[in-house]
Amino acid sequence: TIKKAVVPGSFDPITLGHLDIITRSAKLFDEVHVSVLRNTNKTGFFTIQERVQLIEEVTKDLPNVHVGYFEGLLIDYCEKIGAETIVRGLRAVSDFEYEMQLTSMNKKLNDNIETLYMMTNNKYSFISSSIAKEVAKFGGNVSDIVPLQVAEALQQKYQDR
Ligand code: COD
Repeated sequence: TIKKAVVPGSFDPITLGHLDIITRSAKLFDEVHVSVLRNTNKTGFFTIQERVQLIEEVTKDLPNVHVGYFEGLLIDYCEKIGAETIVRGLRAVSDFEYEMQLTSMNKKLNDNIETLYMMTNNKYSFISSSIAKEVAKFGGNVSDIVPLQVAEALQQKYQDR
């Protein structure tokens, strides 16, 4: 059978830390679905379409990576597309509390879906979407934080404001 994994997140926008987790997951699973949460109560910085498009661009050399978005519960989405594993990245201890809550709740909702944690590459451990936006906002260099296409998109977005 085909082993499918979901890498869920806000990806607002995708960073080199996210991309590292996605690339490593693509080696472990037959299919990796990078899935952007569409939260109707929360307007992000990039639109869902922009986030999906940026992820598509930076993963275009990974043939088994598919990009989409979902609404509602993550486990329902996993079930819908037939994925039995959720992959998440872990940076510092500070990530742990939230992740434990998320995984415990998901496990309670659907015991058939496993969550796998991948430790972040040390060089990306300080990176987050928020940090990338903050640095870009004030004209700082984000080339070590996000892929080139994302750096350009950030620059464009702040120029247009
Ligand atoms: N290095 C490695 N990994 C990283 C890095 C980095 N530098 N930065 C982030 N990551 C990892 C994160 O740990 C996470 O695993 C992933 O990348 C995505 O990160 P974010 O911040 O874009 O995504 P989140 O944390 O906002 O995603 C939350 C979900 C969308 C998964 C969650 O809110 C969800 O599932 N919502 C739907 C409703 C639901 O089912 N809720 C849970 C049950 S109540």
